[in-house]
Amino acid sequence: MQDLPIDAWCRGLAELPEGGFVSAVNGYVQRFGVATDSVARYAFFRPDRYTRNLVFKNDLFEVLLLCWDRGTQSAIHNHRDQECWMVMVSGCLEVVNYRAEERDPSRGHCRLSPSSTFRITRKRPVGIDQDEPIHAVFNCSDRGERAMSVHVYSRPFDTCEIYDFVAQTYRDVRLHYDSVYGEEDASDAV
Ligand code: 2CO
Ligand code: FE2
Repeated sequence: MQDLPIDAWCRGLAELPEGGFVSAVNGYVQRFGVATDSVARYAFFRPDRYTRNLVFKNDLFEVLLLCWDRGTQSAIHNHRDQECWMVMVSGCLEVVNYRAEERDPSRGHCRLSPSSTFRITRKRPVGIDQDEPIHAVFNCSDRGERAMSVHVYSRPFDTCEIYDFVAQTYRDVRLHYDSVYGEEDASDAV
């Protein structure tokens, strides 16, 4: 695997053909990693939650740098049926997938069961399995280090469903960027 600076990595993605984009990205993320020392201008950490930092966006896909401080994790959520790839820049993430056992949209009910768990490392980028589209992600870096990951979403989406495992409910939420092209977005940050 060859590491590229993140801006060059995004430009390479943008040159892939739109027809067959999914298999082209599968190959691309196996071949090219993101150089750790190239992401500093996009990296904003918060101690209480992970941050979403926009690096590149066009009609077909967006690239985000996610910054995971010690012990942070995502809610259980989906990706609105969009494709997703995750590439580690530093540290390690654990993904827990869930299966929707029963769902009743009329009352926002969904009963989940955990289905599989795996880790993403620099050597092992991951595409989200469209058969298991509901997941939660945890910073599982050794010795409580920070983690950074690059996520490609195709097509871009700005809402998703989040799930409450215990209450067996789910609802739509808006997704925000904490920074856009290296600038902290005070209006959008929550
Ligand atoms: N999908 C979540 C987000 O964009 C991060 S979990 O990994 O896909 O905020
Ligand atoms: Fe996700």
